[in-house]
Amino acid sequence: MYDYEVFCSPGQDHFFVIGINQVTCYAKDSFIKSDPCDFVVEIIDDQPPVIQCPPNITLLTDPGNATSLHEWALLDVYDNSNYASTTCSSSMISYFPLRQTEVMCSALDNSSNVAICNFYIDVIDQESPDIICPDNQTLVTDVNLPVATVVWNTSVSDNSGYLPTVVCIPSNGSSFPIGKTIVNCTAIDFAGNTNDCNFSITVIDLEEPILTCPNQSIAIYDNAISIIASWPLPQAWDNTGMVGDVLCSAANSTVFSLGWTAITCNATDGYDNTGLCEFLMYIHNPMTCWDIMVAEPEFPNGIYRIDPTKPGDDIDAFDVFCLLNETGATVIYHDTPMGNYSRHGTVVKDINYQFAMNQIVALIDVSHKCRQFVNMDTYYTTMNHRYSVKQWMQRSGHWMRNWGTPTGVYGCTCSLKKACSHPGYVCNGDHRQYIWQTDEGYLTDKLTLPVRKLHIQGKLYYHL
Ligand SMILES: [Ca+2]
Ligand SMILES: [Ca+2]
Ligand SMILES: [Ca+2]
Ligand SMILES: [Ca+2]
Repeated sequence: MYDYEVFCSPGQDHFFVIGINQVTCYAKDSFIKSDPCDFVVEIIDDQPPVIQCPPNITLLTDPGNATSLHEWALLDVYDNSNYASTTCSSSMISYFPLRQTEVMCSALDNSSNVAICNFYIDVIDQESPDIICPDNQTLVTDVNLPVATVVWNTSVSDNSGYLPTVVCIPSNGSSFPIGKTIVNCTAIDFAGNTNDCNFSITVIDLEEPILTCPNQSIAIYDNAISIIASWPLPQAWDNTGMVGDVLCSAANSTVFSLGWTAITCNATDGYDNTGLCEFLMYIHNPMTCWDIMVAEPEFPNGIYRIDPTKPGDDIDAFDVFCLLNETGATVIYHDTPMGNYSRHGTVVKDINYQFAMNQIVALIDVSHKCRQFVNMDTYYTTMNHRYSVKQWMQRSGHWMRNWGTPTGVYGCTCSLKKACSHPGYVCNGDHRQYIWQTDEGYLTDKLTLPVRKLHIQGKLYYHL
């Protein structure tokens, strides 16, 4: 047996480092040293590093801010190789936002072994939002309403940077009744933190009640100098729905004088607002007998006072005879215009009425209709219009040739039927005969009446 020894470098029990380690060995006995031989010892690190994150943490936002400044550290990092580089998704001191942030860290050794850990940082908002209410307000009611619709602005902000929700009771834009109402407003941030403020809204009513007076009221009085007049009481309306009694400057159903009387009525609501209306009461004489008959159907025929024009003007009231229970006609008397005449030639005769012409014309103007009776009886005379004249003067001064016939007709009523006493004549009296003959009828043209004069000319014996 040869006795030899083996020598290696490094030798046994050597601590090899991670990586490729060359080992050279040779054998040697007492004479010869062998050629060396090599081999490689490769040390592989398959142990990952150890990394330990801090525990999860919950933070409050910094005052007035939406973030939280936080400093943290890994609890432990090491590797069997004594080397590990660490990388984290957040730096060790940073502003964490208002939410949950996951922080991830990894440790890497030189052999590409990796270890990771993570933890969570929750940032929460416990800071109340800010809210500023508007100043106390005083408003008037909306038109025609017992309330005021009010819109206001609140000023709100929050550390989170998000606009808080605002809830007001009563709600913004709602209707407020008359009086004082406290409005409470609450701002709520995303985290549910709240803050309150309040203000007052005072609604006052300045709207006056609206009164509706009757239109001009008219009353006719008969033979007194005053009359008890009544009118429909004005209606009052107020936006509040409550209004006091209507009071008028003259009591209803009281005595009024002739002419115009202004009546003022008022009503007050529950808030000292007073509304007014005014109307005119007009008391006048009846304008015609017809008016009296309509107003007082029971009145008998007789003398009544009428005024066809307004009170106080240049035509005063005057007394007339009224046919009340017959036609309602107003009768105007005049003197006997002719009487009996028995001579040849021309007669012109004024007709004298009991009233002045302006009174009569005014009466005719306001009457529904008007008529005047004309009559002439003749005996053995010639009234043929071709040779003679029978005419009357109308209101305007023009002479008229119609006799009991419409305006424009030339002749008497018999001419309308072509039935006069002699063919071709236009009046019975045109034909001389030894008999009494009559021409008569009503003049009905309001615009021409009354008859002011008569003008008769001819060979005549006549009787009017
Ligand atoms: Ca390792
Ligand atoms: Ca907040
Ligand atoms: Ca009112
Ligand atoms: Ca008058």
